[in-house]
Amino acid sequence: MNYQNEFNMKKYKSCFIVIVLAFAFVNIAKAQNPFITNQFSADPSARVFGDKVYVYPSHDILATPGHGRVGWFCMKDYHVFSSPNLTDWKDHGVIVSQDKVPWGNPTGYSMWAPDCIFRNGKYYFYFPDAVKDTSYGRGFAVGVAVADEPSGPFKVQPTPIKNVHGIDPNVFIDKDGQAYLYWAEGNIYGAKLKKNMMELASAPKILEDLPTKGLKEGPYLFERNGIYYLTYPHVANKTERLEYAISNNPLGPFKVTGVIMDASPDCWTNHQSIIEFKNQWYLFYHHDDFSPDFDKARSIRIDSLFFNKDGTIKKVIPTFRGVGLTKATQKIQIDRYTDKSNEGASINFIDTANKFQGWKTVFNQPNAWIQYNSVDFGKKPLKNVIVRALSETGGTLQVRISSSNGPIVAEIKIPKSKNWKDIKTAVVKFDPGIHNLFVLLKDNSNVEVDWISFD
Ligand code: FUB
Repeated sequence: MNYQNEFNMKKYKSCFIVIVLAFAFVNIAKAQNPFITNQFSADPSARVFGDKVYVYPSHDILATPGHGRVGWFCMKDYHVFSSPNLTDWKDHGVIVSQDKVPWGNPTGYSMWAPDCIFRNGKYYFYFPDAVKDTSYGRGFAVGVAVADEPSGPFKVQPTPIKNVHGIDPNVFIDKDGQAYLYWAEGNIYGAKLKKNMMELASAPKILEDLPTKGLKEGPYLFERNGIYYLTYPHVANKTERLEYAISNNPLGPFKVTGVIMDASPDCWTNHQSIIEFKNQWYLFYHHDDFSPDFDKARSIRIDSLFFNKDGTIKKVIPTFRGVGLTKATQKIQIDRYTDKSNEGASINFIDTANKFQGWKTVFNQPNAWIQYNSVDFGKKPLKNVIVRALSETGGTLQVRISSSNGPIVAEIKIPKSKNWKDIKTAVVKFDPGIHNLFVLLKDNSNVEVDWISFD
């Protein structure tokens, strides 16, 4: 190879690497709760495929006159997201959209909660959609799209599943290989699926003995130690809470057993899926984090889930911190905190006109603190802490580990400024490993923090 060719090859290789890296990192959300931060997302159906978790959520958008019903749910397509560690999420883009469903209303904006399952080398994606004409019944039908990979491309089948009318499809494959489809239409229905995963093998059955008062929807069934857990959102009072019922048979009858997550007064719906990943169980659910004034624009979350010895589920308390480790070298969004002092530390949007920019922590009392758990400092000493802060008074922050009185990692002087600044200060004591982090305000000042990081 002559020099010119070698140079061209090198140029070509580095271009290629830059392009690959750009593609690898584009659309990645780093996250606590909510964990998808580039769009609204709801009704998360999480699945473990290979060594990754894939999440198939609904994709809320805001209706505008002539595009959906203003003030109501509005969804025109589905994205899929994947993660190797529940912390770094990749958006694989749109997998199915309303204008590509042969039997669906192309302007229905009704692509509600979906699900996906793997069988015999194929991925089957189940989704509800508004039908385009009465030859498919009325209201919602449930369709299937099939792919060779969990992120698609998915091919939508020409007709919806016969005899299924309703929303929120969920699929379960039992240990004996029998697959079941569940869905909601006032009641919760279940039926066996044929091996082709696209036709019912039994007549739809209303699942017994579930609550009879208050809306129930969003069925999600899983099995653990021979117990079949049917989980579902139910309006026991004013808004939906996540409940479960158990059985020794995938089609019931079920015994209503408990509440997985209490209702929130701020978001009328909730919707769940439950998976085991690397020996830990997780609950996926949604809230309205990026749209606190309009609860039909939702955002998906994850928290850890635990069982009692008798197989009952311990109630999950929603957190901002979510799950997984955060590397000390990443932007640590302390506003997604584990705990905070009762006074002097509050959370606001950075920009109320663009809420997807996320949140900031506002400190305004001496000794106010915020705690952020499970930060991985690694083994190699980190020399500096960087704080993105804004302070019109100027002030002093401390970073500690273990407790608000624990060892000081760094003390940072935040200069007086009307603008956000990245302030770098030397670390005074480095402790390798995983630590709970505390950020404190040390003086009588007002300091806003976007994130902190180490290098
Ligand atoms: O996302 C639209 C609907 O809201 C879902 O289908 C229900 O489960 C509820 O979350």
